[in-house]
Amino acid sequence: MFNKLTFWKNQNNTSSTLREKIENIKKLPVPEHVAIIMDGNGRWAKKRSLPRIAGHHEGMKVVRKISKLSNRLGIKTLTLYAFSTENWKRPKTEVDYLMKLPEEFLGTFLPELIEENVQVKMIGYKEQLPNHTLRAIEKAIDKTKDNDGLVLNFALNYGSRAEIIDATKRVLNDCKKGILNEEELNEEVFSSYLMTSNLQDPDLLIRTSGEIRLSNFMLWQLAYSEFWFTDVLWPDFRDQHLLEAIEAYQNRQRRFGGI
Ligand code: V0D
Repeated sequence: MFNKLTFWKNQNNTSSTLREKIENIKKLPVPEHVAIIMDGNGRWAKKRSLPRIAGHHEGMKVVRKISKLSNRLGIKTLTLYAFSTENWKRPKTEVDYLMKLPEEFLGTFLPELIEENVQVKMIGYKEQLPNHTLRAIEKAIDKTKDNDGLVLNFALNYGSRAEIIDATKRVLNDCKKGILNEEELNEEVFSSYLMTSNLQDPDLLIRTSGEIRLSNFMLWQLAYSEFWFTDVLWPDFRDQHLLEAIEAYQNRQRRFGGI
């Protein structure tokens, strides 16, 4: 027998129930900024006796799918933690492979991102990135800078404590130079010294693969965010999982507003 899910697929490959779910979610406010720690790529590969890089490659395909859905849902900013300052400690072959992923991703999907009005951004320390990686990202940033759809913000070579220390140093420097008075420093001013200066704080943080910690990710920016954790490994993360996280977010907002 045909069932609703397998039979009634439209060209967009969306089952009617998934589309209904999307329409329902769009009736309530969606989180404006969603941040995701995309964990579990290595574990996904290990379970299949594949090399870790196979997990990273599969994870990259999920980035595309989740970006498309986020754009469709009207999420304004999607920040994806792609590479931490700690990740340099991994084997060189793995790091070298990871640093080729932005080129591969953008080589395939940049036309699609432009078509969908997505704006690519990046936070993190650009200095240590290989030239080929940085060139690909900066080209994408430039080619999408006038787009006003989803902001697809990659956190790459990013670490939150280092970001806060650097912001503090620049605050002190501006005080010394007389550009800033100590009395003027408040949370809003301090935020403007962070790498996220032109982004709002995330409303929702998602972390996959069963780890329940922040691992030095956006410590300042996540102060008031809702957190949603799942055991699902990032390469197994599907549209339904993002919708589930957003539904949980909307239910929490509703309960919070109710009292
Ligand atoms: C591996 C799972 C897309 C997490 C997703 C350099 C780990 C796939 C990008 C990407 C990575 C980055 C910038 C950009 C366009 C795409 C990416 C890295 C890892 C680390 F402008 N996926 N992806 N970058 N993985």
